[in-house]
Amino acid sequence: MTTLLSLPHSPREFGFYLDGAFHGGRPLFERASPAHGVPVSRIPKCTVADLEAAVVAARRAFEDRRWAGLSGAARGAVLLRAADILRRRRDEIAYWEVLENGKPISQARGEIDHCIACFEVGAGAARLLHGDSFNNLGDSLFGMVLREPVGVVGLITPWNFPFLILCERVPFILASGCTMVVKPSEVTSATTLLLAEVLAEAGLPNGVYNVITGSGRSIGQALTEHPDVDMLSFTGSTAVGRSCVHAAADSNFKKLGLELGGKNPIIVFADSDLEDAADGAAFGISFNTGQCCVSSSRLIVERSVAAEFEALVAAKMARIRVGDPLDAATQVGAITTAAQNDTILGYIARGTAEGAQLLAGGQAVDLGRGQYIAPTLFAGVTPDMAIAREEIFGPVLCSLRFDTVEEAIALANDTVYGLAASVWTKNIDKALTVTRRVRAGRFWVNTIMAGGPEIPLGGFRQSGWGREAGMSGVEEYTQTKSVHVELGKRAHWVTG
Ligand code: TXE
Repeated sequence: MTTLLSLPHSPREFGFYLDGAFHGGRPLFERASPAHGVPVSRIPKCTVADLEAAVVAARRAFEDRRWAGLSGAARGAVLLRAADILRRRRDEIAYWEVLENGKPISQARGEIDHCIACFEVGAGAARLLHGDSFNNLGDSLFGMVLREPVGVVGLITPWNFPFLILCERVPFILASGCTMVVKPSEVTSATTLLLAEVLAEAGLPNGVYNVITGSGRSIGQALTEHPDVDMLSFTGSTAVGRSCVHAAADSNFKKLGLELGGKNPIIVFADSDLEDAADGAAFGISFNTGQCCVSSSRLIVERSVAAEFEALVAAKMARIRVGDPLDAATQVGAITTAAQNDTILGYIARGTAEGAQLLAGGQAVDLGRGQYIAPTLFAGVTPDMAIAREEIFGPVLCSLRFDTVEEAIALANDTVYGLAASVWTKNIDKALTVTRRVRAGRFWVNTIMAGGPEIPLGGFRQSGWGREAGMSGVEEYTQTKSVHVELGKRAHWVTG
């Protein structure tokens, strides 16, 4: 028995959030549900002056210590209250995530549960955040390392996990004592604005969390260039990540956290549980329609079982339920933007043109409205093909074959990225050798996309800089100050 939620009767108009209040009066973007083609939200096109006002508010809230001056316990209490409010509003926030992003409602609800956990872990991190001390500098000198919040943080988020990516950062930024200005993706801003209501109800002081909506080219770019923003956390394309680095260098050398693209390997050995691994491979590329920075998009499979394994994955893919994301039974929903839909279909055409063989999917799914693509598997892929090298950001898995452990490792590392990887084998030597030698910030052994906000996440190589979540996630938004204390009388320099 499944339930199908209904669409809103008319699009909801949102205000932007500045210094503790929602504001209107700006021209509006209209966002249509990518799964249904009907307008669902209207989001303000803020001006650069609005951004300026938000940075001023965040700066004021930081400098007067209304937030940074509280104890970790007091900050943690606000985060725990926010977790409780999110629990109460879980289904509503999940619903807005579906309307703007197109992901299945059951998945979206699971993501909100993960977000609640992020707030709980953030609350603990606020209480545990600490520096270091040096008691080994001799009896006359004592050393301390203090951790201080970086200051005003700019946060730019993408459209694939609008609320989850936000919540993997916001509680940790708040735990550190920083204040922030958030610029969500222009196509998925609603839940970032709903979080403002949650945080206000939880007791967060005004000016600590501000949301300025608008395009990446105007508001996003201005945030990256702003001379009074101390740190920028950006999640999105590698191209825009590069422009953030230039903007930081040309403005104030703001600290950067970057989570960018990936072309993540899933390495399957002949001695693995092939049924388990096939399910992992189908899930790893189809989850969130493959619009996931950690999607396992390169299958690297041992030649002796490759044909059998590819057939297993293709059979699994054919059974995945692609459908209306408001239906609780749906496993794969819509592609979030028309541009992304074109990109994915373009890569599928390119894969065929490059000579790869289509074993599953390979086409759009027509549900009468919205944009959907069937989970797709290409076999016979070679490392030089564009589909093997470039981030497709869609449900398209490319299968490459290997004979030896060394070859598997070399293929896995044959990319400019290094975000995530997965290895499947029952042999501990192979599992650990591959885990140690493949360059990736997150690793899964005999599983995929598992984990919680206790464990840090982030990328190697061109997948980014820095780590989010866990204690690393809060430390990321701090800087250290080394303090030296003389005990007793200092030995004089001027003598005689
Ligand atoms: O991302 P953009 P797009 C990858 C994925 C996808 C491709 C393009 O391969 O196909 O990027 O997606 C803001 N200054 N990922 O074009 O443009 C923008 O408003 C500052 C991987 O949508 O990078 C949005 O808020 N900000 C990824 C955010 O950047 C700018 C998630 C991301 O949009 C800006 C998304 C600018 N000049 C896409 N231009 C991941 N790592 O998960 C845009 N933005």
